[in-house]
Amino acid sequence: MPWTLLLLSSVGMVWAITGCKPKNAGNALSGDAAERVYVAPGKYDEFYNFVSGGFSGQVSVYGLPSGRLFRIIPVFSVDPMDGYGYSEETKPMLNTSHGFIPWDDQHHLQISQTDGTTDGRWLFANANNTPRIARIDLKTFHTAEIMEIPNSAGNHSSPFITENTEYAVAGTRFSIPMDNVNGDVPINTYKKNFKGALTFIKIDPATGHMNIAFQLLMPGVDYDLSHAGKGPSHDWFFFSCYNSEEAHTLLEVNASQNDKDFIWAINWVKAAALIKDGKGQIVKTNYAHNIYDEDTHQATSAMEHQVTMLDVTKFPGIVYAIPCPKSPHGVDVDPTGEYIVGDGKLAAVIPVFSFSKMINAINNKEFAGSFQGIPVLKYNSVLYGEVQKPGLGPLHTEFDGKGNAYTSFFISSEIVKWSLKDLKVLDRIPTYYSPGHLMIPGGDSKKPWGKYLVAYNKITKDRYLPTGPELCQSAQLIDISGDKMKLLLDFPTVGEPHYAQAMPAGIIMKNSVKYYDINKNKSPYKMVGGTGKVIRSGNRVDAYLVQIRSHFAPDNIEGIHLGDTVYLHVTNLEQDWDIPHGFGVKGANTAELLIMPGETLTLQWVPDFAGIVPFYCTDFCSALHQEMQGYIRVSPKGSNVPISFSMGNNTDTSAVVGIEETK
Ligand code: K7E
Ligand code: CUA
Repeated sequence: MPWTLLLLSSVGMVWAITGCKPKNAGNALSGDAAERVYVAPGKYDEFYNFVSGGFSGQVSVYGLPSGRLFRIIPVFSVDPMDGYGYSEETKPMLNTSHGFIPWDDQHHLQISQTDGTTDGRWLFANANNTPRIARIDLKTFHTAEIMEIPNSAGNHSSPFITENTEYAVAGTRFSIPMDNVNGDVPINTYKKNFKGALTFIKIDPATGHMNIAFQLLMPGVDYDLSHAGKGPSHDWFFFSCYNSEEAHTLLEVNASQNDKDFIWAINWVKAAALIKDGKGQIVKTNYAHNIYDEDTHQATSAMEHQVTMLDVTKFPGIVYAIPCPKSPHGVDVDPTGEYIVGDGKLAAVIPVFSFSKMINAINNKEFAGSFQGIPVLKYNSVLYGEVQKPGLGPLHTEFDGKGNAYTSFFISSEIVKWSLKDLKVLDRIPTYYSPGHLMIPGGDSKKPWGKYLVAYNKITKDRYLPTGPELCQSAQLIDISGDKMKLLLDFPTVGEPHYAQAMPAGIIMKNSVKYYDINKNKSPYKMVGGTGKVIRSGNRVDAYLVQIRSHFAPDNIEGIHLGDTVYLHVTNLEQDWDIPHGFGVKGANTAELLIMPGETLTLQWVPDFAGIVPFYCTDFCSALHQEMQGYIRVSPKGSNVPISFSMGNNTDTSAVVGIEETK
């Protein structure tokens, strides 16, 4: 295969130089761009755009078409801005079988769907490092649940969902020995000992609560991305993989040997039926399941100890392998559910597979052989056609719902529009530079809102003001409403963007929570009035404070001793939109709390010196915000100063305790 070697060496070289720069960089901008992206002061954007934060571990929320950043939602990383992961209430969200993990690498997002249409209830997010899936509630933009994924390492092909949000999936990037066997094996026994697990997580249709329904035991390769079928292909899920060579070192070379790797077609409906029939095996493992309760304002973390696993080689008809050229990355299903697009990172074509041909090939047993006990379908039996000469380094494809597909090309740094009907390239536009994912609002669903496309770029050299050795990553907004794509806007992103989702803002705004009803606050640490309370039990002190513009109650606390651990439970009594109060204590080695109206949060604080410690509100809440402050007196260890607390008692007892005025 000389052409393969040629491709590998030339493409490999360009790849190593991290992409080439398109020429004619200035020409792509649309003449009316400013007008098209201008959202006048006081006006709302048309779309919410949720963007993965990559190695920041968070998700950011932008408006389209303006590109304005509205919020960073803390998900897998602690956030000192609002105390996520620092407050006692939210610490359990970051619990795992490895203990507390304050960081992750967040790549993919998918909004829940009803009948294949983006519905705006929940946003699912993956963690790529310590395998987890999060569910963000789009009523509050809070992370509501995090499920750890056992038997996995690098949860990359995740958190994609089926078309009625029946399941979210998680596929292991790294194959490894399963958790219930001795994993202390030589790395060069990969072929014998390393396996892949694909996880199916059941989503409760009413509450969104997640539970691992089953795992599929798969061949030991690297599972990369996935997407569910829809419409006619509803019962199927498609996972791409690289490293069908089963290499365990220098994958750059050793996993680029085979002409084709695979897209795995998985009949999840059949698999679920087998599990229901008791065909799965209980496998021992450990994984954390963390839920944030919006009524008690408390997160709880529970450890789960088993999963049900199905060895797919023992149950024919669940999994088939579709050969796909050169280390496929993205696998994307078009709005009709008939076309499955594979993007081979090193491939010279884009193969488009046909779901109906796949079913025929399965029925007619048109197999090219098998891979570790799984039937491999004949490439040509499943192929609808190939997009010829599309560009270099295809990564991901989205759809506009008008019969067109759009593919990002990392190496040739462009977005290419092509027709699903005849697979002809229709248009191409350079990006600045090296796009990874691209996104059309609803572009992975049955009903795309095909007006804009956003390219998420890895490299921005010479596009923005320099900021030291590290430059920002960026997104570029492209108008796809006409025949020709038009560049409208560049905007920087937080962390490295991978996948993103967007949908009309109005749908989400309808259900938006504006504040928490204090009467429904079921926190055991809630305090609703008076001067609060402070209670000692042994070395533990619980101080219950309330906040209302513009004071704390209590705001004078005495009787804390060195050696105490103090829990400061703070309830914000406001019942008004956009009036959070903050809470910061001098010397606390955690973070502030940012407490929403009607919410209760707790800061754990261990005083480390005897003296007077101030605390204050950190969020500018009224004209007298600066006055919203208080003092805590810390006495030496073993002191006999009793607990006392007050608010508004402004008598000065200096004279009584014997400080004399000099005459
Ligand atoms: Cu960035 Cu989806 Cu992790 Cu492609 S992946 S770019
Ligand atoms: Cu409350 Cu500032």
